[in-house]
This record gives sequence, C-alpha cells and structure tokens, in this order.
Amino acid sequence: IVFTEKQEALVKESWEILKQDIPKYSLHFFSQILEIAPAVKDMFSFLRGSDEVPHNNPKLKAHAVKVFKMTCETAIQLREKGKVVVADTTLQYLGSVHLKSGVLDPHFEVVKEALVRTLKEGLGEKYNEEVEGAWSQAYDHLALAIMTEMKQEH
Ligand code: HEM
Ligand code: ISQ
Repeated sequence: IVFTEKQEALVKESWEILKQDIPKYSLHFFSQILEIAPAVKDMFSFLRGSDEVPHNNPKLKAHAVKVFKMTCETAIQLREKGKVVVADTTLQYLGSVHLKSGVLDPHFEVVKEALVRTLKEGLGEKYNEEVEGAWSQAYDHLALAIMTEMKQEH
C-alpha cells in the first residue's frame, strides 16, 4: 500500500489538535460509539451499571487516547515501512481483551465511524476528505491486525 508523507503529516497534525483537549474528545469519541451502536455499552467494564457515559473516567480517557495514538503510530509505520508493525505482545494482549469483551468484526466499522466523527468535531474547518482518508487507511490496517489476532486466538 502507499501511504504518503502528506497523509502521515495530516494524521500527526490532527492528533496534535485533538490532544489539546483529551477529556472532551475522548468523551466525544466514546459517545459516538454508543450513539452508533448502543448495544456495545455492556461490553465496557467502566460503563456497567451506569446509565450515562461517565465524565472524566480515567480508563475511558486512557483507552480512547490509545486508540488515537496507535492509529497515529500505524500511519507513521505505513509511510516508513509500507506495513504495520505492532509489538507481538501488544497485539496478543489487544486481541485477547477484545475477544473476551465479545467484540466482533462489524464493531470495527463502528469505532472507525466514531473516530472520523470525532476528528470532524475537533478539526472544524481543517477537516476534509484527505484527512478522513489518511486516518481511515491507518485505522483499517490497525483494525485488521487486531481482528487477525482475535481469530488466531480462539
Ligand atoms: C479495550 C484499543 C477496537 C471495545 C481496549 C484497550 C485498548 C483498545 C488500548 C485497553 C486495553 C487495556 O489496557 O485493558 C483498540 C483499538 C481498536 C479497538 C486500537 C481498533 C483499531 C475496538 C472495537 C470495540 C472495542 C471495535 C467494540 C466496540 C473494547 C472493549 C474494551 C477495549 C469492550 C475493554 C474495556 C474495559 O472494559 O476496560 N481497546 N480497540 N475496541 N476495547 Fe478496544
Ligand atoms: C476501547 N476500544 C476502542 C475504542 C475505545 C474508545 C473509548 C474508550 C475505550 C475504547
């Protein structure tokens, strides 16, 4: 696959913007996931037993940030190496966490859409289709790596 320097730069630049308000965008990201697929709510331990999305939940924030950072890292690797390299242990860990939580392939599209909506919200007029395309490509590669690991595990 071809991932250009421009695409890498777009991903990095937009993450720099969203990073400036982690509480806001992690919550937005997560709320979008629930809006698109309300049923996934029960998969998340930090949500069980609560009626609304908890504001300033440390786990929610940390995990949401990780999704953004890992996608960003994937963009860098796609540009440098043309492929995705995630440490085996990380991939195994993520594979097992998601498998145990009951995550299925179609859920990855949900998270992608939520990610894209969050970028749109955070970037405002800096958002465009090129930005969306760059993030989508990087995310797809990362998601595929996790889905593949989930299949090898069960
Ligand atoms: C947990 C990343 C896709 C649902 C996590 C964690 C990370 C992560 C880093 C925290 C692991 C830990 O330290 O415990 C990612 C990435 C994804 C992805 C990078 C895609 C590229 C998904 C999808 C779903 C999902 C599609 C389904 C809606 C969950 C759940 C947990 C989790 C339920 C466990 C949260 C908890 O109860 O603590 N994910 N995830 N993830 N993720 Fe994802
Ligand atoms: C875990 N996996 C995917 C997306 C997430 C978003 C917010 C919090 C945790 C997550």
